[in-house]
Amino acid sequence: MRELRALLFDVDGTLADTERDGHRVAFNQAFDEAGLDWNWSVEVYGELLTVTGGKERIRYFIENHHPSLPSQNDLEGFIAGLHQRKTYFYTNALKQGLIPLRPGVLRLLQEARKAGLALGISTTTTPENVAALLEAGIGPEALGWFGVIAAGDVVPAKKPAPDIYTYAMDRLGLPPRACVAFEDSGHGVRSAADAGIATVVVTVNGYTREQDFSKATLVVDGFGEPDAPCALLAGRMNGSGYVDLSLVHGLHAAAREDV
Ligand code: XBP
Ligand code: MG
Repeated sequence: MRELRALLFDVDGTLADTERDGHRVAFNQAFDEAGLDWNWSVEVYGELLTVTGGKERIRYFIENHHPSLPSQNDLEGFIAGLHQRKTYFYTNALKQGLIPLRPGVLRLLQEARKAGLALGISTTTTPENVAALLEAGIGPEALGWFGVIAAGDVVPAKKPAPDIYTYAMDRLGLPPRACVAFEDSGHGVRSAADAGIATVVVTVNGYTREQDFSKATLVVDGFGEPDAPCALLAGRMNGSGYVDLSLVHGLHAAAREDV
């Protein structure tokens, strides 16, 4: 199978710019509600993003920053409870429309659907967060557009491990050479590329821009739109100013020739 059959999307940073003003704020709201004097600044959050997964990120913070902690004998349960409240605050922000999809996302999804390509999600974030983002950004019908939504704890080893991409492809019944992945971070590129998938990076913010994208096929600063082109950061766009299906087909074909 040499032809392109599916587009696989990361969520945080790729479909929407969620981290600094979305996840970070929700973590702080959960800490505040629990009476903790923890506050993740924009700068500290940059360090914490080296750990993927919200529960894993809280545990890393406790173990490495040694914040004040109420005495309890079930650290895992304590973290899970905090994280559940963080998910509540985050999905609430999405429902209020505070975090829009990035320009070009809806256009590309619609183009792929029209062409009969399968769509998939491969993300570290919690499934409720994916559903809330798609419902708020597109509508409830958007959940049915995806042949697989691979999210959160469905695989034990989160990105940069390739498992979440391998899981999504197993569910779609497709091999890596039939897919193209969209990512925004160094961890994400490693995950998709190590799963054997040609990867486009649509990096967006100060947290990710300087990361290692050497395994990516193309690096741009957004999907771009016909009237608002994206900037090319690495690779080739052959004169195109935005990421559309014909560009993706070309990248896929070129990447397959390299294999
Ligand atoms: C995203 C993440 C996520 C979110 C938080 O990484 O690391 O953990 O920050 O989501 P990627 P949860 O974009 O590479 O998937 O708190 O729901 O885990
Ligand atoms: Mg991401």
